Amino acid sequence: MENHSRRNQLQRVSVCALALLAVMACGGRGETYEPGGASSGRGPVAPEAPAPLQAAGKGFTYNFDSDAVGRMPTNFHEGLTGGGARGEWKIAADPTAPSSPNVLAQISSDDTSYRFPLAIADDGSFKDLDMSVRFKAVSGEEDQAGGLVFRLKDADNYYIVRANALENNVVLYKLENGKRSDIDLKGEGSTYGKKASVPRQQWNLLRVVAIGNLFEVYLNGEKLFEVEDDTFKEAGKVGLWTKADSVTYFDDLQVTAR
Ligand SMILES: [Ca+2]
Repeated sequence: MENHSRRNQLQRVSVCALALLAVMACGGRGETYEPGGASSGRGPVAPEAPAPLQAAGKGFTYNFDSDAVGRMPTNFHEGLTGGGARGEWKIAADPTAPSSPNVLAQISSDDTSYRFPLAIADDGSFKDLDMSVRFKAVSGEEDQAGGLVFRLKDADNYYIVRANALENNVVLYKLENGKRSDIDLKGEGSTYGKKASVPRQQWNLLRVVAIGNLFEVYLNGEKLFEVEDDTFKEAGKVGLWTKADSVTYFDDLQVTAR
């Protein structure tokens, strides 16, 4: 009897030691997020449901004007790269909307630095494409960003070009296994994108044309730079992106397969 309870006690101690080791191996999850997919302790992101590949010339325009205010559009879903709170994407009425009356707004202001809320379009997947969106940087102390995501495989793997109204620059990155890295400008090297005026509280037009491994980036009708990259060659989904505490409004998202 005594041996039996002692054995139980030993087993309990062993289980506790294993649990402690497991917690230690997982690290301080949720406090200081380190990018890097599985090594973050967050585990793998959810796989994307497949979407039909769009033939050249086919595409979609999203003006959000007939979507229900206060909700995510039915043909989008949210995703998150990095840590912090999930994004809050909602259709909102905005009297300044480029197409009246509605915009798609990301309104969560969680200021976790390595936090990238995504609104992913479900209608199609695209390889080569011409894509643009109007966006308004509304608020944010850590960041005021709005971006276009393309060739998305899942919430940890995609290309993103974003404009930042605090830094006044435009940068094209890849997110690979949850790790973000900016891509060198073609002919200019490692410059961390390009300086450009990104007025706050105003509507700006961001556009990317991706053909093969060459991506051209435009802001407000002006071509800013090109990059070349071979990481994601296959077709993927498209979407919208913000960072940290950026509250950003989007309207008139257009994407056409090339
Ligand atoms: Ca609209």
